[in-house]
Amino acid sequence: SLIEDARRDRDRERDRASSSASPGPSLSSDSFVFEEEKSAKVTINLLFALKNEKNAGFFKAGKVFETFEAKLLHLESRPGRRSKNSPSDDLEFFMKCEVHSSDIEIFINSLKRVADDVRIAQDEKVPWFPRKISDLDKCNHLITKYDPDLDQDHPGFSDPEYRKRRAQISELAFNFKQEVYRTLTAIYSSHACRQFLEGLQQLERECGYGEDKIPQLRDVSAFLKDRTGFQLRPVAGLLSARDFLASLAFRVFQCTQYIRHSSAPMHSPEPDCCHELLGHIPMLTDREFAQFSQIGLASLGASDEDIEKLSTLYWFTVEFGLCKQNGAVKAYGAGLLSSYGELLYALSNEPEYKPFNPVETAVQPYQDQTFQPVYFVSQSFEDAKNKMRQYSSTIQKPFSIRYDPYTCCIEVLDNP
Ligand code: HBI
Ligand code: NLE
Ligand code: FE
Repeated sequence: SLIEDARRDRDRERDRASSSASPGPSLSSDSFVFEEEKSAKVTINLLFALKNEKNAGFFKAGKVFETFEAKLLHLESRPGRRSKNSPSDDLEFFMKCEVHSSDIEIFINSLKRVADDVRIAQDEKVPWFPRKISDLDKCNHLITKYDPDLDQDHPGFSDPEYRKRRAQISELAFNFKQEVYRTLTAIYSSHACRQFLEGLQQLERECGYGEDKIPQLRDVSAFLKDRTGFQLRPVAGLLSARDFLASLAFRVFQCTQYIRHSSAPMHSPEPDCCHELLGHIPMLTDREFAQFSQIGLASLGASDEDIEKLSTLYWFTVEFGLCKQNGAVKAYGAGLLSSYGELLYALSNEPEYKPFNPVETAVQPYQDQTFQPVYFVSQSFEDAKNKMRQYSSTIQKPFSIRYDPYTCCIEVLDNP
């Protein structure tokens, strides 16, 4: 009788549509407006779930398709995951099908009687995002903040020599000398987390790190690729948060090449090669941390507001995070590990500490001119990773994403 109901509804709806000049139920706008197109077929994306107790649900749903002469173009099933206490034998079905445009609403209603959680794709506008590493070529939106040619507050703005030199990245070896390296390595053992110290040791042993040399990006990249699958890619300056985070999804880390101005070696407001090499790279040799850094996956196709939140989370973890180790607080954030000034400050008793909690951390205001007034402390990397993962799963998107580590490509599953 379900099917009879559906058939009756269908006929009533078709009659109504043909006897009135007004367009039929319109779900995705103009395809319904013209009289001649009343019986036009439209393609829709559909998702529905079948809970456990409705065993024959799929075949009942099939009957609804038959009744509405819906032509199935694509079908995928997967374990259900929308309901909170979903038992493992719930299933979700994603389908693309062609239906009469005037039938859509009634078709969906009929389907709702036999299936749970029926959704139809809206034409939501999803921001473009990269799907493979070569797409990162298009993630090149620099933001001009801190460009020494444009920013009057930049310590090098009034230094034409510096600005000229900075344009010639091949000369970077000039400045990165003992000073930054030596001062920082002197306090790492008491201030940096264990994973960082181990990473730096490996880099010194096997990758040409030392106070009087700058390793080549290519060598460091190959080294990291072996350890944790991370690769480095040169970048000309600060990228937009969206582009920067997107790279992380592919385990690609965008590295600046230039060096900070020699008048302020102990703190730079912007990333430079000291920051990348001393702050980030040692951490990226750690498997668990590398996984954590792939938070970029959550950013793909996310709304601007979600990007803002992820970027703030990145800021207070990967850049300025602290963690507990053997009862002591240690630094794991790269912005701390590359700044002698801020590393001392962060572990003094001046700043405020808060426990890391993504929901709260994501909305903490921050600035990037000078030291942070507040730092977030994680119980451990594992704890931070789990909390981040849980947080990422709450970001609403009209599709889901899978990263294929063999091809380094993003697979997208539509998810109306
Ligand atoms: N771009 N090159 C570069 N390096 C960064 O660390 C960086 C960036 N753009 C944005 C950004 N960091 C921050 O917004 C993060 O919080 C995402
Ligand atoms: N303040 C850091 C440093 O001096 O190395 C750089 C921070 C980049 C976000
Ligand atoms: Fe950084």
